[in-house]
Amino acid sequence: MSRRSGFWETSQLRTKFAAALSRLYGAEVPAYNTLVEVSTEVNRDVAADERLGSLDRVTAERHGAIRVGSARELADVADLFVAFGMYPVGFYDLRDAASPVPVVSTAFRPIDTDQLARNPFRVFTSMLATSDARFFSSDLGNRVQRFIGARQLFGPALISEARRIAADGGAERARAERFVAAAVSAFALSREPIDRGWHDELAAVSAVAADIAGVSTTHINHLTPRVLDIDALYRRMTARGITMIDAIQGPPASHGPDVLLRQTSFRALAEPRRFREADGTVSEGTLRVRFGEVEARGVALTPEGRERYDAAMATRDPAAVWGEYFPATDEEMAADRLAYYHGGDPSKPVVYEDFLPASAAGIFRSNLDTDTRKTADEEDQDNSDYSLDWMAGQIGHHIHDPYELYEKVASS
Ligand code: OOG
Ligand code: NI
Repeated sequence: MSRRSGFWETSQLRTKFAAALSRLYGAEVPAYNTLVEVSTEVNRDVAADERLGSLDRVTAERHGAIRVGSARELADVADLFVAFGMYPVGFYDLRDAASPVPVVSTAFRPIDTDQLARNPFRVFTSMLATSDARFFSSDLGNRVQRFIGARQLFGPALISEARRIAADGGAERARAERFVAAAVSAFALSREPIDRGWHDELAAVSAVAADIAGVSTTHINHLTPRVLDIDALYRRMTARGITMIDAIQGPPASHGPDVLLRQTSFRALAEPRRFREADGTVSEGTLRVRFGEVEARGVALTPEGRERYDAAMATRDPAAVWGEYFPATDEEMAADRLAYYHGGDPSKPVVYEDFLPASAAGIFRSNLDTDTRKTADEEDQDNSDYSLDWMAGQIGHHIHDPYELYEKVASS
């Protein structure tokens, strides 16, 4: 393929997109800058072990989280992200979690080793499950769908430009810059007044529903830097007087190889927002929806490894029994085929690039003022047909199976 100078290919577009989102989010949520600062410090101090990614990759690495209201909006997100070389991977049903959240999700990310190495930016993307009668009465579900149907998160020009750029594998610099700027601005927090009555009605059912469908635009919920030592990060943030809300989600700290994904966050801060009251006047108020999250990534587990992980996590004290489920070295992990290694070489772990549904639900929940209320009627069944295949059909893109991708990466 010709690579004229001044042509931004997919990975450059992705790098610029991630960096521009990071600037936007840092301007909107200053505490994020502190988190990035402390993460960078931690990475510098513990950089000895770069087997899970070079210091440059890890320090530049982010994941974002966004939330949309319908399959049509999700289809636009998919078209937009493909222009950045980010493809849907995995299906997460957070309605099933111990603390249910009324969304189904996928993660958009690069899928080749090479593309991941250039820039691994990924975005966890959730869609409100308005047809699930366990959360939404048919009356409310219909009104939410009407509201969502009447708004436009992404202009048609942006989406058609994304399709063209995806087909061309990039764009000339000036056009690429315009495209990145337009894409980023679709995720900026809106200053438009929020309809108080509608927002409150949704908030009474679910804070997530209010965040997604109580407003007419979308925004970045969080941008998450990656650290090499999340326990150290947790201590340093606490020492700076920032209250980390949770225990660390995911696998416990252990002496063995880091597996999968460990995450933690600080509580959403009150941000000023404007509200339109019933009498038409506009007033100032606040909303707490955006929070700071940080993560540490370990080796990707095989399906057998994942079964052990789920079994260990189902015990009362995963940290105490961890050694009964997982060996203490990468050599044994590789020999027992519990985790993926490049070429089977235990010194070359394949990094876990995805998410964990239980942690995701925990992260969602820990940042909501209230839990989601299921409808009072025990008879209300889930009569929706949300599934991986349903989602793939709705967005018109294949949704990749993470295990297939890890197999391929490990054997390439
Ligand atoms: C997504 C929560 C899940 C993660 O890192 O697991 C998530 C959200 O809050 O929209 O971001
Ligand atoms: Ni996240």
